[in-house]
Amino acid sequence: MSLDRIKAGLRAQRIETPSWAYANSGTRFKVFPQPGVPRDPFEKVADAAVVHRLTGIAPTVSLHIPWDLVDDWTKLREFAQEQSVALGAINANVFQDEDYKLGSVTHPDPRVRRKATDHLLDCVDVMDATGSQDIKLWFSDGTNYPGQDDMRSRQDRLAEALAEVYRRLGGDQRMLLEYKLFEPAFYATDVPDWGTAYAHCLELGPKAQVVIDTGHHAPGTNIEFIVAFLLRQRKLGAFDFNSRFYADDDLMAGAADPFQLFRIMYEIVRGGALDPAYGITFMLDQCHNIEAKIPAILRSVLNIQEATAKALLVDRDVLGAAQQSGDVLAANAALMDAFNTDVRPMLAQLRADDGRDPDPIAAYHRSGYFERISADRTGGVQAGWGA
Ligand code: LRH
Ligand code: MN
Ligand code: MN
Repeated sequence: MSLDRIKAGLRAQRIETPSWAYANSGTRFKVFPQPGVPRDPFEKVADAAVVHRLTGIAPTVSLHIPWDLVDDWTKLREFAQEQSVALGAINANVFQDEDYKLGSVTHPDPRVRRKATDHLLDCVDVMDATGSQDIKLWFSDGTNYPGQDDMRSRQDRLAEALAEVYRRLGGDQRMLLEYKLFEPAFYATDVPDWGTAYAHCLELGPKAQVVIDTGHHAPGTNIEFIVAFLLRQRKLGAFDFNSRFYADDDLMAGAADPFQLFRIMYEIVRGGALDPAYGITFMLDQCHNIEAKIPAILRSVLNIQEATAKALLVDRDVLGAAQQSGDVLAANAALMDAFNTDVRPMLAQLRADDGRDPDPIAAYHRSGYFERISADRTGGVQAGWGA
């Protein structure tokens, strides 16, 4: 690919940042509050706008309901616009109420199922008000012990709730279904893997697509295979990017395994799915428990950008010829040559060409923004979980 086409691909790239990554978070052992943390969704949007101004590729911010509930969505939408960003996916939350101890949409009690489904329908109302196109669904539903509930009936209940929400979607709205191997359910999760999510999405129709959260797999899972498969089926709707060493660690994307991120981005490039017009929402889903939040989010966006630049650098002609002739080593080398290229100077130049600081993290530290928010904001909120 020519340098001009690589640069065009990088300029078009879009990465959505999560509102909750700007808030205080922690583990179940301790939340370490940080200075300058947002006190409301407006301040989260303001922080997201800083990330976009510095990187140029993070123009939307994902909201979580009810963590980001506001009285007036038009006000938040207009505030975002003033800051040159937009409100992105609406993440539903049916995992935090007492009622959901045995599940939400798969709960044995129809009253709890009704409450959970109503929340999902409310989220679609929020989408109408914010102009968001995606509702992102993740269910903590599952069981801890064999025999606790009937696994098959739970699938029926899930299908019923999803179908009701699907019917409520507007013409240009989508349902994104996220899977997760385990946690908080430890024996059987109701949407544990891409196959289950895929099967439900297939049954629902074209507006239902699968979300890959990179932290939601068993160790060693070949995530790029899942990417390739779902792209081929036109069923990949979004990513939740983050890094993991052990389970759902929610560390910075590209920190634990930059090679895996490169392999994923190569499949995206290979599938022609990098361009926003293709319709994949590339989100971060992270929390920054001990590191400074805005710099960590900048780092994550830049890590994805670097992996993408390397994926774009793969010489597809050389690779294709090597694959065709069965030259295993040459084919592998074509990927490794791209992965081992230092793309940072090229990306710094790209930013400079676009009138941005070549080093967004250094520019952030110089900007005085952190000093300003630390002085102005006291009592920053906690992201809705992790305490
Ligand atoms: C679940 C999850 C899901 C939630 C987010 C806060 O582990 O990945 O995407 O919405 O974390
Ligand atoms: Mn997620
Ligand atoms: Mn997760």
